[in-house]
Amino acid sequence: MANSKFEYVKNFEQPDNLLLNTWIVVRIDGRGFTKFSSKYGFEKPNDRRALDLMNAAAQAVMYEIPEVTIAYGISDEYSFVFHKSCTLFERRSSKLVTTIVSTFSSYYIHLWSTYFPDTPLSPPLPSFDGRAVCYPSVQNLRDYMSWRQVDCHINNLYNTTFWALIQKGGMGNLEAEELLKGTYAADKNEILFSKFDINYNNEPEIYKKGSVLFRGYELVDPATHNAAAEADSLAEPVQQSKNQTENDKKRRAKARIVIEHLDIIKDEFWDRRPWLLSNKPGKVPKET
Ligand SMILES: Nc1nc2c(ncn2[C@@H]2O[C@H](COP(=O)(O)OP(=O)(O)O)[C@@H](O)[C@H]2O)c(=O)[nH]1
Ligand SMILES: [Mg+2]
Repeated sequence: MANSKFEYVKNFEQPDNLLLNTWIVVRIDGRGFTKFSSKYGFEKPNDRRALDLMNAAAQAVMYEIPEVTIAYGISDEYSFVFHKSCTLFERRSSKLVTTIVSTFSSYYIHLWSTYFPDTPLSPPLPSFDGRAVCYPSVQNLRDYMSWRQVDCHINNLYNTTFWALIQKGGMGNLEAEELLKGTYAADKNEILFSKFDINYNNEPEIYKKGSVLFRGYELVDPATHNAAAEADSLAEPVQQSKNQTENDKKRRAKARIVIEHLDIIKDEFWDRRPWLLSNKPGKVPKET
């Protein structure tokens, strides 16, 4: 055993493991993206290239870190969910967060030129912060996801109306801000429709709903599964044979990570995709 008088410093390392048997959400957020988006001329209110790049980086993260079961992204942020039975890195917060943040940042920069072929990156380069939060129940996890999607909706309706008033209505920023002060969703819908002939319902789903990434197994009949109740009743990581673990791994590796823009607030999304809560791989659809 190699000992040195310096080795005692190891004892300064403190554990930072996250509570067992809880859903872990790692949320990352672009640092200073208000400035970053204006430097690279992101379109307002939504830049499709920027969102596609965020989604491509998140998809790469999910291929590299198969323990992530579902991810949800809006604007310059992404949430990555680890199943409550996940034991990756012994659930050490710093290792989970730094791995997600660095993998995502690397891919964001690597893929930049695919989405912005005419605008090369220059320092300061894009970077992301991250945090991990534990959610004890399926309801808590779903409420977290719903919170982010409601935020997407509120921000997008506001931004769509705000920028229509400026770009199409010729208003100044302050004037538009003043006009929107205290308005409800219905008022903004009305402004869009009556002044600019825009039906908010017809806006692209990616802007209204954000992006949700998961393994694209075959959808199931909701009546045949109750993944939420089973997940909540789970008290410790499922003990399964080596064979089964290998099988799961293969099926997970075979599955494509799909990028969708769906309602993740309603039950249907979760009921038809029990693998999101059960962590048991579903059927890989036949290639068409
Ligand atoms: N123009 C434009 N800006 C965006 C887009 N997505 C994100 N942003 C910018 O990124 C910011 C993200 O918000 P936040 O994280 O709170 O601000 P940050 O601290 O400057 O990163 C937004 O306020 C926008 O300024 C986009 O699609 N188009
Ligand atoms: Mg940000």
